[in-house]
Amino acid sequence: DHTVPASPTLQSPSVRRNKSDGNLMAQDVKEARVKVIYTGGTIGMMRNDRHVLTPIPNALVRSIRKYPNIHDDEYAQLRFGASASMAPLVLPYVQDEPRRVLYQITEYTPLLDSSNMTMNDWARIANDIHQSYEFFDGFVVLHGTDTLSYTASALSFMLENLGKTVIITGSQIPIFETRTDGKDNFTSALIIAGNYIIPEVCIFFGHKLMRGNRTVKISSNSLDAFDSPNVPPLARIGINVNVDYRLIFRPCSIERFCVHLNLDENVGVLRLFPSISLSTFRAFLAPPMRGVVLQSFGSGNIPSNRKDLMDALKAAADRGVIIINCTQCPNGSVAAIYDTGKVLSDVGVIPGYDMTPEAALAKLAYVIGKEEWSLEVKKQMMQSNLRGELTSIIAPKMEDYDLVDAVARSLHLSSPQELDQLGATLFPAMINAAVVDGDLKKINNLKAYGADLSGSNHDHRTALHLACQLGNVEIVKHLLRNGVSVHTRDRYERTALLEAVSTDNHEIIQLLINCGAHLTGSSRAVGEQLCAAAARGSLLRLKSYQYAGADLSQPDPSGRTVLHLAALHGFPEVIQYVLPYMENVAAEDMLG
Ligand code: ASN
Repeated sequence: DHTVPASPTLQSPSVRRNKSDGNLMAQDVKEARVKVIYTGGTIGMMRNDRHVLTPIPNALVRSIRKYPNIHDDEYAQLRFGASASMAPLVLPYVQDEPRRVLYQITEYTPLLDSSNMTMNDWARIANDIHQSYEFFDGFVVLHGTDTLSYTASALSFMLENLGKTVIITGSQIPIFETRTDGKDNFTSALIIAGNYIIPEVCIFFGHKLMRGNRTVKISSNSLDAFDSPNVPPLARIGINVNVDYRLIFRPCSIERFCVHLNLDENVGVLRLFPSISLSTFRAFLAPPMRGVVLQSFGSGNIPSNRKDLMDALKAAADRGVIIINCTQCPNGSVAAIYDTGKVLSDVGVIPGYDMTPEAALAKLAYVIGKEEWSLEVKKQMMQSNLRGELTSIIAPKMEDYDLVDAVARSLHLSSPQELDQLGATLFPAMINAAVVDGDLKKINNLKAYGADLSGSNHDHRTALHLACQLGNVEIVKHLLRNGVSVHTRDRYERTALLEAVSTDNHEIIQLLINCGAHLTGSSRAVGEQLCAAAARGSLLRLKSYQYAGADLSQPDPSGRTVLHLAALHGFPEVIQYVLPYMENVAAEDMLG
């Protein structure tokens, strides 16, 4: 385990020391931390004595340290000191990306070919992301390709209210080989996980970032092994990284990140074929089966002249088995447009729209594992879009007047690229103006015109930063419900939570915390702020920090705490407030 120091210090003392030494490698460098979970797969395999590929423990991390285009050893030594073999790995500088990516690899034992993975392995990954969530900006999972789409689909459901980027990747050729695709896949995943907030479980493969639960493995030998047949890629990597922010599915409730680990294993996929026998069909639906993906023909059809199959389906549905109808076609959706499809709803089969069988299976395991939901709720959830995994047929209502189109017409712009560029220029300014005016209606209209409410301005500040700074609770709630990230850091490393602390708005602090926000950056920097507040006697500010999750016993860089400062400047009410949080410090001081 190559551990990054526990507290996510962004401007560490060692960098400052380097600066004063004139050793200014890290000047003004911004850093991002990515946790890498290495589960196995071809990416880290070598041929064994029987000439077949098998995962080799420790080989991947040992090799990566020697690859200068995956690990910048010089930076690591300057940043973390001479004992570089234990230091975090560092991605070399990447043109146009603001942050240096520091990454820590946690290698699983045993490393697995993904064909050997089970639902327990999905739970282990979900749990590890949960445990280290606050210490990292993003997560990369290295995984075999064979069952990667299943894992990605399952994680997309298990990681609830996800606010950070999770990317699963692997390769078709081991990273140790000259023609490997592993190096590109891995470095691109690190760059995106460290620099972009895409709060989804994604797959990066073959120059594309795809929504994980929309993917299928389409080739056992092509380096473009995955496709997302019903949704375009979220990002494409060419000379530049092009993220399509309109496609990103964001959690839109004010709830904290958590994981749901209880999956029901009594689920299965039944692929229909002409002349399937009743006994096969019945055997599949028999107890203990609780959820079945029925892969039907075309747009969701099954033979309407097979009453025996219908009766078997009805009997299973009546027993409480959830049966979800997905098409065998790689692309497209089920829809009740034929008589042969219509009959299914009569026997209690639920439409799965354009879900992949992988996503439908993982969703069944997740939904059935939600013991607090009734059967009716579970059925409802299976047809609802929970994580961008399906497109239901109810199209969103469009506004009939498109603002950007109107401006484009007046400027004689017409190509899609020009229109996108125009939107990217106009919308952030217009959203900000609406936030300043506190105008919810205007914000909604802009969204309907295609504006991305999560967009940021030149200083990387989002509408949420502004709303928090202005203290408008209603707008803050609205932006959170529209999925604007609480984790975006502006040019000066400030998050929305810091804005709320700086304006002592306790209601907003609570809202952000409920949405999974947490303090980032150096604990010493927080200590400095706490001491400054204590020196001013600002009880209000200390409370703001406390509500935001700060440890009030944190010392400033000179080792003084709020107690020292409050005592020195004579603020007994501050001493009284902070004392309960200072037990350790007080005890140490007394001993010292
Ligand atoms: N059998 C390998 C696996 O899924 C395939 C790969 O990773 N390319 O682990």
